[in-house]
Amino acid sequence: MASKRGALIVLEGVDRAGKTTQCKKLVQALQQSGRPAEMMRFPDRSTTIGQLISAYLEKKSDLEDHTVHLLFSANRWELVPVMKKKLDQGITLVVDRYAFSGVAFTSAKPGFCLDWCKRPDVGLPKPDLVMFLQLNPAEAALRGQFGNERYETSAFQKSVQEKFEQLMKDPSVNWKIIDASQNVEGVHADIRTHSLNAINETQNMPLGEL
Ligand code: DGP
Ligand code: NA
Ligand code: NA
Repeated sequence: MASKRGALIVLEGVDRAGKTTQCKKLVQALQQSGRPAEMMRFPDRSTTIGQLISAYLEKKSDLEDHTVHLLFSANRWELVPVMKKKLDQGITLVVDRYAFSGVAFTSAKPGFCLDWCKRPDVGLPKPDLVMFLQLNPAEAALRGQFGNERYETSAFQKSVQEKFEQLMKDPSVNWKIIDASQNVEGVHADIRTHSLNAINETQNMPLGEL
């Protein structure tokens, strides 16, 4: 029997939707049911490129907007060999943000179109499943104040949300919308169901490309 590849599963959403918590819970649930799984996150601030991005987000440095877009994309590309290796080994990857955040956050800035923003990520491994944690701004506000990083304002996040809504119209991506206003266990149950379906459906199919 040929060994089966892992699934590439991505969680997206605006800030404070609960992505990180849910990624961790999903990895734990998959591992406990005997399915090899690991978490990744983008930006990965641990690499040299990631450190440039981190300083930018912390407002310790300023970078030109196109430049930072390309750095975020480069940060995904530099991890592709690792991702492919793990998927080939049968490990399911649960990824906290991916190229969709890249497009949504940059195209929310003045003067950027979706098409230009998508280009640098063309050819990246295509997720088998992208779950969008949907949370309206009023509910997000109940979860506390924004932090001090770049992009953490309600006006910008509203614009990011609109860009995600445009991206979710793309039928070539397997989008699922998750109601993130439920409690943590409710959100987790929905995410687990979609993930198990994706793992079963995609393990005999080749990995696609964005
Ligand atoms: P996080 O570590 O998940 O809180 O993400 C850091 C911030 O960076 C968050 O506001 C979302 C934003 N972000 C994530 N990926 C990208 C990207 O590819 N491009 C841009 N411009 N912003 C991104
Ligand atoms: Na953040
Ligand atoms: Na997060």
